[in-house]
Amino acid sequence: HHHLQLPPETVFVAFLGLKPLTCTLIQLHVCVCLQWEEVSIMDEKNIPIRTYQVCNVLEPNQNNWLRTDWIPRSGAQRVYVEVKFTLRDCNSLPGVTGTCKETFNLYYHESNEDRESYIKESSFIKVDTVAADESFTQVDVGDRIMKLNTEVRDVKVMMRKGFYLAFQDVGACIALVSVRVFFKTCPLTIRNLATFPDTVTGADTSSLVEVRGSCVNQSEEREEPKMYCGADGEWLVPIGGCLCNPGYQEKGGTCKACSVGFYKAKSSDAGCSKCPPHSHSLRDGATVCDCHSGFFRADSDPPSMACTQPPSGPQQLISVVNETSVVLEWAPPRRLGGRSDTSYSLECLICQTGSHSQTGSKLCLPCGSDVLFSPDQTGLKSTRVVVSELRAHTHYTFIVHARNGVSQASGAGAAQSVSVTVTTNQAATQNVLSLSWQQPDRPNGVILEYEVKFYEKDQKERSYRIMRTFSRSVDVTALNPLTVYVFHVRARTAAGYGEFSSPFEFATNSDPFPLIGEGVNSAFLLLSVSGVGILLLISAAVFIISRRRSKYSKTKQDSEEEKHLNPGVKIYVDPFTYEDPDQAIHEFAKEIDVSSIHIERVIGMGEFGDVCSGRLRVQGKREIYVAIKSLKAGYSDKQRRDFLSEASIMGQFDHPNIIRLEGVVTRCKPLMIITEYMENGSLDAFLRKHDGQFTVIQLVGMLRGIASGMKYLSDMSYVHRDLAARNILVNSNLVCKVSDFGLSRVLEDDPEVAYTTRIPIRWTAPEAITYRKFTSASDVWSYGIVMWEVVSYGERPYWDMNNQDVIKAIEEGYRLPAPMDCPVVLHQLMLDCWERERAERPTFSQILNMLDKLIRNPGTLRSEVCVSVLPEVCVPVSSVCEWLRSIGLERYGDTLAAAGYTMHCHVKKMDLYWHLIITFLRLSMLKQTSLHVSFEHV
Ligand code: ACK
Repeated sequence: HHHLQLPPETVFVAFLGLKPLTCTLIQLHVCVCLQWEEVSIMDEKNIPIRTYQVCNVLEPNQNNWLRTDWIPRSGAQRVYVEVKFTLRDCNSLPGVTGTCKETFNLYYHESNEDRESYIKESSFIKVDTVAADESFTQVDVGDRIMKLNTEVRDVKVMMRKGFYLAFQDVGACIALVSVRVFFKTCPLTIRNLATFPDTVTGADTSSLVEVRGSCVNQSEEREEPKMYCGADGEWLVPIGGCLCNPGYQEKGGTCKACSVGFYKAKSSDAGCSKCPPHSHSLRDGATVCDCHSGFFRADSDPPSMACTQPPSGPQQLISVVNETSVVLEWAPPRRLGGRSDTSYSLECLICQTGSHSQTGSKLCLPCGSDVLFSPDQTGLKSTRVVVSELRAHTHYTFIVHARNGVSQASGAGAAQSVSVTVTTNQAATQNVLSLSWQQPDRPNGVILEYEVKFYEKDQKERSYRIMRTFSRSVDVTALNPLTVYVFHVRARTAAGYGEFSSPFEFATNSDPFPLIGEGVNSAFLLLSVSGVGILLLISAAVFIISRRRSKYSKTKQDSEEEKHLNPGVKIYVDPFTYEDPDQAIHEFAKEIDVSSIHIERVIGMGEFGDVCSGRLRVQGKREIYVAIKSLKAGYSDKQRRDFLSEASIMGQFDHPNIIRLEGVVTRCKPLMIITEYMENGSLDAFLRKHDGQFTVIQLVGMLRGIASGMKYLSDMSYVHRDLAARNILVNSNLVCKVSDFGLSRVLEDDPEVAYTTRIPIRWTAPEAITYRKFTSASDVWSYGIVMWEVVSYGERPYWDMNNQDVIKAIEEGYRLPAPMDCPVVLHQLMLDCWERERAERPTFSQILNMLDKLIRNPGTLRSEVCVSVLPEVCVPVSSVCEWLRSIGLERYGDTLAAAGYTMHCHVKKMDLYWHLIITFLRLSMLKQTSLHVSFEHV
């Protein structure tokens, strides 16, 4: 017991249940630990815990070891040892000497052996000397205070499977409460769609363990996923990562399939997208959406693109033949199928009607490689191609195919097409038949000239044309298509004419005139001049002198000089130069037997009587529809003469744009004039009925026809004097023909007649109104008015201004403004026709050229629409009202309102309202100043 030093704290023990006044023996056994001892104590919460204690503070040279069991390393390279302990402060121990310590040492020993029974002290490696942070110095009686220290040390253990730990006491008073041994891992994690496993940290405190991640399900590597596991279990520096596969998108670190109606094409796409238009996906996880039926996707189309369709066919294919080349133009397809990669290719075929074929079907062969296409034959982006190096007089069929990126995918019938058949001309000569012949063997004197007589074979000699020439050749122009002509040639010497040669027959083979009408798919077929040029050899014109002179030359001797200078031009013969009107009528018109006429109904009222329609059957010819004008009973001689004069005039003309005279009935009553029947009646009424229904090109086509007829008349030196839309007739093909060769013109020379009452003031050129100067140039003025009537669909020129005002306005320089939607070029042409100086006006030939040019380049007709009120000032449409207000027009608001016109800005037509505005501008605002309003469609 002498070694024993009782611990200073007092222990109170209560003994309960003792008998009073009874002596009880209580023995106290005190145990003192000399080595580490396992002792149960109460923790601060009074819970009993097991501890190892040692407290040999009074004895010097203490060396007490406490060793753990073998601890498996479990792959760890650095383990952490957390020790919880209490330690007595040496000062608090009464009577202790310098032997008392306040630390202990921690050791480890690596070993593969899990049951080493004895390990030498020297085998242990010291980890650290551990001191307490806290110690208790004070003892409160009745309140046991225990300060628990926690110290953590780490140690690298890499060599063996496991290790032992040991605690060396060198003379301290310690209670070891717990020892926790652990290692650190970076926990399993998903970063950038890659899974990183639970990873044990490295051996050193500074070491980083590089870990490669693996892509989560339904994903693929974008860039090798990597991260570093730091020593204290933190993931550091994520690099690379994965992307969800096509058809999947990221959601909370995993890849989820795109739902129905959605798709993801590429792993790099951000997420699932809704199926583009005209496509669908029926299952989850779609990488592409399937096209709805009838829609397609080209190989090169991205999956994000809407499904599309092949284009419909090109539209409005127009061909213009120029000698041996043809310009083909068309409008893009109506439906582009939702794509912008429409391209065109041309198929060129040479077609002949198969002679061997019973059915008469066409035999077509490809054109061959010598035909040139500019810019190209295939892969065309533009809608215009010039095809050249074609063979003359050959029927070609051109098929324009429209394709786009899905034409192939959509299978058969993918290329939509339009076709046009054209016939080429002979190079350089249009619409001309060239004749040449040899001099007679025995000319019997100097040949002064040759006379060529020709006529349609069908017509026999009822209607023929004569041409005279010095040379032994002539170009015959303005022939009808597909018609057999008969030619005779004779020569003249000072002694007179010889006899005509025997007949030579030639047939023309295509339509030399433009044909405008609706084609299949409402494409317009427009064939320009495609005449024939045939070199013909007439040998040995028989030459026999005769004293007889032709009637034709007799009646028109005065104009023969002109004809000599201008061989081939036929001059109109005024029937009033004939003393006997019946002679004129029988010279120029065929007498028809009334029995061959079948009148069906009255279609109108003419100047001399009813106009009827009916049928005419002339023997040997097929029945045709005709219009029949009759002279009402009770007519005077003069009326008869006037009535028949129209037929005498008409009978001299032979042109597709001049109404054709079939014949006359003069031998019985009523007298009749029979002409071709024009199904659509007069042009002005026809246009009013179809207001706004034609394309500009159709309107220009009509104007072209009228100009062509007028050129023919002016070439024949015929002045119409009453050219107006009401005197143009329209047939079922929209071909316009000049008609009404009435007689008001004869009155002009009669001073007795107040001629202005018979003159159509609105249509007539100023010089013709003021001093009766009627010429082709005054017809050109009227033609300008007809243009205006046509483009404004039969509007009345100068609306309801009275004639005097019209004359005054024209005199002051006012001209009709452009009708709504009138291309600038057309209005300019009108203005040119209305030049005050008649020499400044274009000729019909120039007008015709101009219109042909416009038809060839329809783009010029699509240009801005300009309404010119008066020249010079241009105002955009949006500010027309503003402009009118700004020039003070609203001052006249009341006046206009009183007249029933409110100042609205939705002008639909160039009507009286506008006319009033213009008049106001002229009279009250601007005096001599000129203005010009230009605006787009209102
Ligand atoms: O406008 P419309 O129907 O066409 O009414 C007039 C009417 O007769 C009096 O001239 C019509 N007309 C005249 N000539 C012909 C013709 N060749 N074919 C058809 N209609 C005609 C004209």
